[in-house]
Amino acid sequence: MFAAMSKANAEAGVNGSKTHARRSDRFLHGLEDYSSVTFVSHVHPDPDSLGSMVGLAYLVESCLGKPTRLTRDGEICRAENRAMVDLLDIDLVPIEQVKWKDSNAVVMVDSQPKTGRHSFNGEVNLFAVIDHHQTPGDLENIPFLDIRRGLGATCSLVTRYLMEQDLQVPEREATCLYYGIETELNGVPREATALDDTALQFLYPSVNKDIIAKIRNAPLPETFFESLLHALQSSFTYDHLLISWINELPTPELAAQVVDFMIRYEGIDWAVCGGVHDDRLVLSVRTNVHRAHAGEILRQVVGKMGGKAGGHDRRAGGYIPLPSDSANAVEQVQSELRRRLLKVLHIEDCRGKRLVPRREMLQNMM
Ligand SMILES: [Mn+2]
Repeated sequence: MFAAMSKANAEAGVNGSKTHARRSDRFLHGLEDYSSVTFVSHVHPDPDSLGSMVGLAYLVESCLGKPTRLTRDGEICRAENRAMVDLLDIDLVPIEQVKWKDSNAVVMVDSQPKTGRHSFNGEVNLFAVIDHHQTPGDLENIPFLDIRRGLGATCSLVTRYLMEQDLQVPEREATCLYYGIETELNGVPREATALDDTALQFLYPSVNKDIIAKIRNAPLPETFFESLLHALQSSFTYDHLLISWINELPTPELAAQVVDFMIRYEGIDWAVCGGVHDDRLVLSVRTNVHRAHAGEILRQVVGKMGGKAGGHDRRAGGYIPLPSDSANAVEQVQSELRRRLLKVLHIEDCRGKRLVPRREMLQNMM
């Protein structure tokens, strides 16, 4: 039944269009000569990367009947993201285990080449890059590009392709795509376009709402609360900027989870969380400022310190390599980063104000 549907769709969607004007037609047409399709994304894939890979794999399998493979770059540690993979049964091949072949098309989603955000390093030529990040990568000689910088989520773009091809989206795929979009749109002001909202509306009737609720409320490990406590105790405000440090970040994605919470502190409009993980200071940034270009700002700041970063208008992530893990070396990188952040945000160099006064912290421990 699946094969019959695929063929009908292939005829109506791909061959039915003579001009290949729609992006999904051009995407599918370009894949016709390949024997299979492998999807790659950024390190520690998030719901938008996962949903985009799942959605595009469904598009390729339904319309072209070709086998697909989804990859995982690094670990997935964030509790919600792990719950998404488990509950929605997403089969991921660790990227280091992939044997690259030229007959296999490689499609990069939710990331751009040579941004330092992934391990894929041009082992074979990329066929396509489908993304929405503002921070640019090296896009030369890639046959198919669909990069929409203002868009809230890559999953919205993928949903658009499924709509163009008139596909019925099954529950699992719809739930993956929906959650991928939803997670990209939190924060204020909401980073959504009409295309994002159209995609959410299109998917909603097919979404498994119980699974979404389970993912949103995934059980959190003890290390989450330890890190949160550490972040609260180390937070300082500098005018409208709040900076939190976590000296032993158990998992890199935790910086993002913490900063999502800290940005809600009244009176600030920038929050930065930095945590030491392996030999890096991992960074996550949030802002409430419209057209803040947070991704670009962080990229410039850490670029001068030998690091890499990327992101969107109001959310960014990146890292700075640490010369050693001694407390002294970490402190030096932290103070250099603080100085650069204050400068770029036009905040006068000042002593920070503790979020929670030290006296209260000590009293609470009595
Ligand atoms: Mn994304």
